[in-house]
Amino acid sequence: MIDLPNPDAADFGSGLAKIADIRRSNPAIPEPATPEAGGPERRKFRTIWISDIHLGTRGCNADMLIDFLDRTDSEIMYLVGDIVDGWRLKKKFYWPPAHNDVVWRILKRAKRGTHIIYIPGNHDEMFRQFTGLNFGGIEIRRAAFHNTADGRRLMVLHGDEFDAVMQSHRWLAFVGDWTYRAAMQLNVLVNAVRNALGKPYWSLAKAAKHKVKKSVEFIGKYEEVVAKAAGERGVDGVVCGHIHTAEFREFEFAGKSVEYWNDGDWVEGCNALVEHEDGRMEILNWADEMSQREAALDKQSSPEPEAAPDPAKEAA
Ligand SMILES: [Mn+2]
Repeated sequence: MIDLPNPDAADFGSGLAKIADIRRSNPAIPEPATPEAGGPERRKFRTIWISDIHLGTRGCNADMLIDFLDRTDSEIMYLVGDIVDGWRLKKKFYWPPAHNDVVWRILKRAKRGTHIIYIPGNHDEMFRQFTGLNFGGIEIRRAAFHNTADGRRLMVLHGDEFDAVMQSHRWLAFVGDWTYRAAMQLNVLVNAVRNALGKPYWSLAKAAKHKVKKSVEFIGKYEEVVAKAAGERGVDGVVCGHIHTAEFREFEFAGKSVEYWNDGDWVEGCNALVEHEDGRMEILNWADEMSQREAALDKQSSPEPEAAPDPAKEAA
């Protein structure tokens, strides 16, 4: 059995009284560079899970995340690790205003009353030493149990706990690496040209294909290992991040079904996992949501010119 971090024995929320709450002594938060865009149209969920934001790196899609945070709200929010990339920041300091704005919005949410649980990952493991503390309304945990509105019990953890079993370091370097994907696309292009010129395939394309297959195999295996470990802990499912691949799968171990949920990332996928008021869960793809919204706006504004305002209505 894999050695997993032990969430508090009691259920979600019961340890709050013991936690040092410095919320009231918190100074006012300075204003963000990009003002909040949201408003009454915020989509309300019971729970939101996001992870693998990698603040402090160029790969982080902070602008899309800001858009997401401005248009959604929830009672509970889990930050499922790799929120800040401490490894990368140590090598090279990179912190544009948009990254500050993400932090600002998360703090603001806590202030407005969202219960925020932060489960540090391997890239922000320096925050694991603060497990059990509460910073500005953000509770730091090593793992958590979440009870859905319809009574399922889910274990929430980042997911790097399985790296040792998976021997995943080699493949993780590829998963979610945009340079790798760009290289593969280039490969396709190069080979199309070579093909047109009647030249043989470039050997690197073969290698790339092999790696894609391997990474697909790796992801599948990872999902199974995580779900199995959750099943052994007696929960109905697991929510994790870490491998930058949003997914829902249902496994069956010894006749008992176990749900696997991965909330994806904000480097490539730009995903969030949400729980609706009735306990139904859904993976959101925010890049798609944004382009759909833009397409709807275009449709609204382009077909016919707006009718002249009715003076009678205007006066009313
Ligand atoms: Mn990770």
